[in-house]
Amino acid sequence: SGSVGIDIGNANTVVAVARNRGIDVIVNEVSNRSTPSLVAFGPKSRFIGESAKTQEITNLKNTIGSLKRIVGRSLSDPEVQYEKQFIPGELVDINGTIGVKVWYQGEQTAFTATQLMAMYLSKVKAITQAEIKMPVTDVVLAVPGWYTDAQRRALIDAGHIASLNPVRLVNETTAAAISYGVFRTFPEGQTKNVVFVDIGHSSYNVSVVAFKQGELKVLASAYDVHFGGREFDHALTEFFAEQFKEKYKIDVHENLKAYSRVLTQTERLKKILSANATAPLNIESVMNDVDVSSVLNRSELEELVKPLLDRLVVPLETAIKESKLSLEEIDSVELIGGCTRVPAIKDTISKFVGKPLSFTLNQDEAIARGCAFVCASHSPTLRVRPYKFEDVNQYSVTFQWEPVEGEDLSELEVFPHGNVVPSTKIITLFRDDTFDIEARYTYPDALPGAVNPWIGKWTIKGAKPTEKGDAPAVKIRLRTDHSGLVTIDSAYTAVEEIVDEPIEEPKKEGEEGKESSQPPKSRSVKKWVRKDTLAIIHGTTALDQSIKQGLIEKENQMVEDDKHVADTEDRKNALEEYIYDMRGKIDDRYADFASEEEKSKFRTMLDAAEDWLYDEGEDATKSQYIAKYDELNAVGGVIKGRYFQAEQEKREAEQRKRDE
Ligand code: ATP
Ligand code: K
Ligand code: MG
Repeated sequence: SGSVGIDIGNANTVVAVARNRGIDVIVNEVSNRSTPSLVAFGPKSRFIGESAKTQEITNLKNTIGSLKRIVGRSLSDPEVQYEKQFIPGELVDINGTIGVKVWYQGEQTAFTATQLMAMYLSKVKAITQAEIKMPVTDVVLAVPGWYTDAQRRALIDAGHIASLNPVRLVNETTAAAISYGVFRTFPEGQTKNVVFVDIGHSSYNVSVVAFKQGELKVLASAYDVHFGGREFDHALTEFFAEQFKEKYKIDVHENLKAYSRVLTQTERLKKILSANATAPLNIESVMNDVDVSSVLNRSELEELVKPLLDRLVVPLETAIKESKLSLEEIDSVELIGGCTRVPAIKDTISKFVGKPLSFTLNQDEAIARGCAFVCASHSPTLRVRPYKFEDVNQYSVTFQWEPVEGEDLSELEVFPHGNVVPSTKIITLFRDDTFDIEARYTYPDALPGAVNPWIGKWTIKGAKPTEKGDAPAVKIRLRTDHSGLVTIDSAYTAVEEIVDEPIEEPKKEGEEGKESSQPPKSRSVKKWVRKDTLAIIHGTTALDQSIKQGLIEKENQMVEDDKHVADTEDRKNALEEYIYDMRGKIDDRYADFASEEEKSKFRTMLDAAEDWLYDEGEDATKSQYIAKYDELNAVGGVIKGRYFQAEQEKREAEQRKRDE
């Protein structure tokens, strides 16, 4: 299977695949290199990606975006209140997670954010498979560095529901840094420090990264989770909404469709203003038959988004400060993400860092490419150059347990903010029975919104008193893994024993490889010796396997339904085409191959079939379209057959003539 990297953007998703000859970006069914991150529902089928975008304005409440913003959250999260301004559909609670109410197949239903994300990933999978003509299972997904454990696990669940195997999650700016570092050479012994700034549709992420030959280390990351192109669009749309109240006496807030059309045109205008000094806005019959038109210039735009621009340097400042680098030590600043095309953003950042900015990376594709590279490096079949990368922990993690008598510690901050990721720490507790350990984020206020600070609970089973009746030492391996997930790797009992340990003496010059004539020296040391491995029962925010299995089946069923609807549509189109094609040819190409009676009978049949198509056949079943087609072709096919027979004979006669 291919090695696939997916950058799930809030607006657009980019997929890259690593193959033997390099990394390519996948094009979708309409040859675009990115796909709208939207899932929509209709009376018969779902629309996902491009087809969702096409029908968005006419089906607003059933068209869901903001997928990466809502996955892993609950309805009560204040962050979801913020998100509501971007989601026309109705949000509901489904067993403690967030869901969206939609009309689908003639019924009102609700899907969880995880399911919606799964639907989207399932479409991305189909697009990729169609393009690379290989099955896709293993994927590396990019996530915002500010994603918590719950958000990461929800995304992985979504991957599983889409029958994908997310082998790893990589933070978005880290993925961009990987695609920067992997194909570059850095002089031996030198470090190059690069700041990556990604401002996209919904979020602004910064990482300060130190590169050496063959490796990178993220020194610090910082974020503004409410800073992206959509905040710009919103500010501008509000401005125009006010203007239209005065100028045209209409309030587009009263009409979802009107508001949405202004929003769409505003985004266009914003993009034009990145390259031009002024841009027009014209919308015909936006509401109440009123046509609106306006114009905006770049400095007006900058004034309207001033509150945003005023916040621009904050994450940059934070990340650089935490990296402990001075501005002079930073070699370059790389910009990625669609919103960094805004001139005021570029100017402000450039002024802040006091140097020109770099645009070495493809600003839309770097993240997906980095992920594809990481996926390839996990693949047993692809050979890629070894590349080492280390990330940084965003939110401090504390583990806690019920203390036993004589134990004064009941919790420990194990992975502080700024700690290396992945990393492992071993703690020792003395236990002679089953016990629990829980993990939570140390500072809930630091989290993006009111995400539950609880991370997980691990029940460690099977510790027994020693022969002397004491509680044995239980060594517990705590981990932030390579996807940024908090977990317990393993737990085992250990006893301290006196063991003989050889003393390694450094070999003298010229003696390498020679056997020493002296007996090897050793010393007695106290050492922990591993005894029994203990079973661990793991409870996290991820879905239970049985629930997930049910959702996988549901998703597969919906994929089947969509496929059936598409097949039916194909059959209908084939029938329609056949009618038009044969109606033309019966009096032209095939005219000499049927009697007048046959022709008139066939014309009548074609007319009847056409009438049927526009009447009850408008919405018929796949087998009805096939039956109708076969009925026509039983007559038409014979006529067509005579024509081809005659053609064949003509060719053969010509051939004989040439052979003579
Ligand atoms: P996120 O990273 O927040 O999840 P994303 O990856 O989907 O979102 P991008 O594709 O990086 O976001 O950027 C999309 C945003 O960039 C949109 O808001 C779009 O309007 C904006 N954008 C694209 N081109 C331009 C341009 N020329 N000028 C200004 N803004 C632009
Ligand atoms: K993107
Ligand atoms: Mg992005």
